[in-house]
Amino acid sequence: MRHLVAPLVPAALRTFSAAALAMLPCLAMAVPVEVTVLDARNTPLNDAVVSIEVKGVKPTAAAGTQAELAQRNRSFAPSVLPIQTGTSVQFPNLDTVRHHIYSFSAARPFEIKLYAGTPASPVTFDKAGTAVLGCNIHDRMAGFIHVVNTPYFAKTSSSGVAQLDVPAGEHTVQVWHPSLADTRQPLRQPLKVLATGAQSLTLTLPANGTSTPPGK
Ligand SMILES: [Cu+2]
Repeated sequence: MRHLVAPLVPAALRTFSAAALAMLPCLAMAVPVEVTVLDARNTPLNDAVVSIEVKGVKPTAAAGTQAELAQRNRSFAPSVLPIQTGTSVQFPNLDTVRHHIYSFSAARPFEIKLYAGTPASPVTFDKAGTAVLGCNIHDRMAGFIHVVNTPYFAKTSSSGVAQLDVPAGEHTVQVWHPSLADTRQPLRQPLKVLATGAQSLTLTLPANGTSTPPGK
């Protein structure tokens, strides 16, 4: 899955000439970065969230940024939702049964009591980290919202690959996977992205990333 990062060009700038844009090289040059995420046994991990923190880029999302995490067939859809800090999330219930979802995670505790349809207010996630979601009615429902301080993030595909486009520079790459739940920090390491062309790297999550069921 490819996360297309919206160009960080304010509306007012879009009317500028190409020559003016050329003076903003960090906006103009996005370098494709392909990240493969493996577990300790070298098995590709899907639904890992790869994020790249880029100096000078605002960590929080623009006001009004929204995302959606539906409840469908008594599951969270998607089961892993990556968002940037400051994003408000709607939780539409597409089932005919009611759900009662909650998170006790430090990143964002909340509860939406028995509801059908779309709850009146979205939930805003102001802090980087992971919220593990559960449902009071359906114990098997488990979802994860992973919140990052950067607009550059993507989820890995079934082959364990995430693709991002970032400016060249010296950044920090992070990877988080549901097996880390909300109790462990993402793996972090420096990442130097050269302007000369596409880049690929492999990140291996340490062992002991065994799955933790959501707390109740
Ligand atoms: Cu439910």
